[in-house]
Amino acid sequence: MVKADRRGRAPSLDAVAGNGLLDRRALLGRGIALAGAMGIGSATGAAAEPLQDAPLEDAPWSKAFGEVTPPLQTPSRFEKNVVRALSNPNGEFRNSHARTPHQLINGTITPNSLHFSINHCGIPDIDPAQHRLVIHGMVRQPLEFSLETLSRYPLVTRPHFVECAGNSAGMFSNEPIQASAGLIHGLVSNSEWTGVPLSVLLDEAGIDPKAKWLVAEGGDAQFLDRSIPVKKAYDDALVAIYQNGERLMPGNGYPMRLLVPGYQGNMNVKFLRRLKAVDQPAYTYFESKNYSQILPGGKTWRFHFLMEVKSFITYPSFGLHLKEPGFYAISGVAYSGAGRIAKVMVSADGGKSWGEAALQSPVHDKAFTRFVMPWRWDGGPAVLQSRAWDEAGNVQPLRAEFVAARGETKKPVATPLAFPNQHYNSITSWGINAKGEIAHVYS
Ligand SMILES: Nc1nc2c(c(=O)[nH]1)N[C@H]1C(S)=C(S)[C@@H](COP(=O)(O)O)O[C@H]1N2
Ligand SMILES: [Mo]
Repeated sequence: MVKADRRGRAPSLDAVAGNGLLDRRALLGRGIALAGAMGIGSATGAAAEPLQDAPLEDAPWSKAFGEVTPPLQTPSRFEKNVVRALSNPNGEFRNSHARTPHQLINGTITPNSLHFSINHCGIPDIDPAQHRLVIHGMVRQPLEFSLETLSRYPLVTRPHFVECAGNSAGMFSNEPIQASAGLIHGLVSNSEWTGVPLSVLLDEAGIDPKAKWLVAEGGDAQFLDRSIPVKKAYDDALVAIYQNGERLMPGNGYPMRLLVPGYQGNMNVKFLRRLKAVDQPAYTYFESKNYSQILPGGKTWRFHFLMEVKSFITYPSFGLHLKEPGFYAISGVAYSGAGRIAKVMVSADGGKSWGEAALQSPVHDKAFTRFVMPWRWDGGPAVLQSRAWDEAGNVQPLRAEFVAARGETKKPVATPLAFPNQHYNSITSWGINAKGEIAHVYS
């Protein structure tokens, strides 16, 4: 609770949980300054020395006419390290993953250049004027679309995350892998997608009520295909043709992709060229072997489409060095395939005590929500964790609960690029030592 005393003097900010977590109302208005006043030096330590009353010096870039303004702009040359981590930089004949560097970005929308990408068979060079999508099978009238004809439908725009079922797979390791948030969790990204609701196209084709599944097929050299429940297709699936306002990136499915919000990334078939209405799932390679959830005891679930409620802290996180004690705004992303995020709790003492984080609004359905939690680091050891709840009442499992239900490896996994299992949605812990160094720990 933030209370002003009767004389209107600086109110005090109460801690809400152990090891320096502050009430989230400290983030409102003057709260940060107050939090700082409780700390060592200034709020963030940024201006601990009083500023001299001296005029600003003119920097070199202020003394000359600037660069040409380009038609397509790219980030500052000082941001060269803000790039995706590649699993197959030399383009060998196998799958390629590019991971979003979550520890280096903020907000909720992943820039197109940094959206993660998984291509099991390279990125096809598709001419949009020649690409076609067909809808056929158990329908009254088969239909064929080009990018141009699809673009003439009323389009809808919605933010949604896409997450590979293999995201965070390194967390199945029985020992914590020392790697950044992006290397561990970079196979999830969030974009504003624009496209045609699949329900509109299926209605137009006149889908047979006995057709319970759609087999969606991509136009890359493997014709990657997945079975999509017709129920989900009518619920909220899209054929997306824009991503954050521009045409899809080639690595994200140009010129059109299926978007099945909240379901396994692999079901979001890119380079979409076929939707065949059928009465049985196709049991394709990617749904019956790859991306299967292996359970302790060796059984696998036949289908596990939903990407469950999850969150992770992006700041501060592995790779960052806290230079001095004082105020920090812990922040990260939370999302759920089952709906909106309802609540995120944060701990600074490895889960002994928890305080509720502020959620940046608006909170969207099956999309990233950024949470923020004010914290005053006293310079001692701390373990930061986040735990999310969704509007359907699901809660992100604690690690012990998760491992009991879904298992972990017997030997440590050597690299965050490995895929020992699928569907990790438990908690991530960042351990901070007295020097301000951050390690990945289990707690
Ligand atoms: N045609 C086709 N669709 C595909 C893939 C692919 O290799 N080919 N990869 C799938 C996988 S495994 C995932 S996780 C998502 C990733 O979407 P993104 O690359 O846009 O992030 O696309 C899916 N759709
Ligand atoms: Mo995937």
